[in-house]
Amino acid sequence: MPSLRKPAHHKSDLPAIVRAFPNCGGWLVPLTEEQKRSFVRDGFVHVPGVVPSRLVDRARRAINHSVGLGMDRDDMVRFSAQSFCMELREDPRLVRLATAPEVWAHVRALVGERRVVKPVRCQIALRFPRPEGTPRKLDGPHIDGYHTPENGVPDDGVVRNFTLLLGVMLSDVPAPFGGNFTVWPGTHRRMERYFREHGVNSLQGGSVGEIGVRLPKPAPVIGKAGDIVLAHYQVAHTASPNLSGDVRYMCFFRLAVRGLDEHRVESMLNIWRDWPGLRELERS
Ligand SMILES: O=C(O)CCC(=O)C(=O)O
Repeated sequence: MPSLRKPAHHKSDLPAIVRAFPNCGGWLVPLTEEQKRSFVRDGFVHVPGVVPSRLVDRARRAINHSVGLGMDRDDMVRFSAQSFCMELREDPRLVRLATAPEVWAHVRALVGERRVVKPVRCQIALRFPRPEGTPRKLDGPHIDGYHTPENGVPDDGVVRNFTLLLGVMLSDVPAPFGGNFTVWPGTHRRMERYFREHGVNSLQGGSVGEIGVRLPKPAPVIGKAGDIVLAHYQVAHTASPNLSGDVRYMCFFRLAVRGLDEHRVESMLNIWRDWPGLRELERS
């Protein structure tokens, strides 16, 4: 009796997630052991070529349309700290950049299955070229979640920490000082030590430049549209000044494990508390 079942081997019959990783025979292993180890060591990992170009194009078109409608000069500092194109922060064309299976598989690979709350909004982070003569000098590093007058975080003593920062590159950044997302590798561990000694409310505006924590050489992310960056909440970072001729486009998602609200401080004092799959690597 011939089988009436359709063979499931035609490429378009397969779920998107399997199509995304055809070499894995259907196993969802988008990050290698080495990439996970470097995440544990450095507090971030840059993964090239993750986001399908049609999603990148659609997001960038929506952003460019919004920019073309104009923006208020007086609000540029606030936009820079919070988000540009405020009306697009919850737009499905932007949110899809994180929830597309090709991207979300990376979040699951790091934090674990069904542990992270799916995002409903993003930060549209445009870094515009600075004027000629701007020095090649980085702003100080910071971690997020601390109140500043511009960033929209409430000034109530609660640190709005999260678990994982997901950055999606929407434009090529081929060299340093092009508005690069820039990380001080390993500072997630140093900040854990610092908070254990000083408490989590000891940072002014999240700034870690002048608290006596030793800072390694900063690592600017050099990459292309469609790349992603995954960074531990507690790794110090900034955007480099953009001394190129092009606008830098990125979209950031601040992702949290379910129930983080109940153990915010604990997660800052024990940086792998919410990462069961990586705890082993930390020890080895
Ligand atoms: O735009 C960037 O590359 C960095 C943004 C940033 O540091 C932040 O939003 O916390």
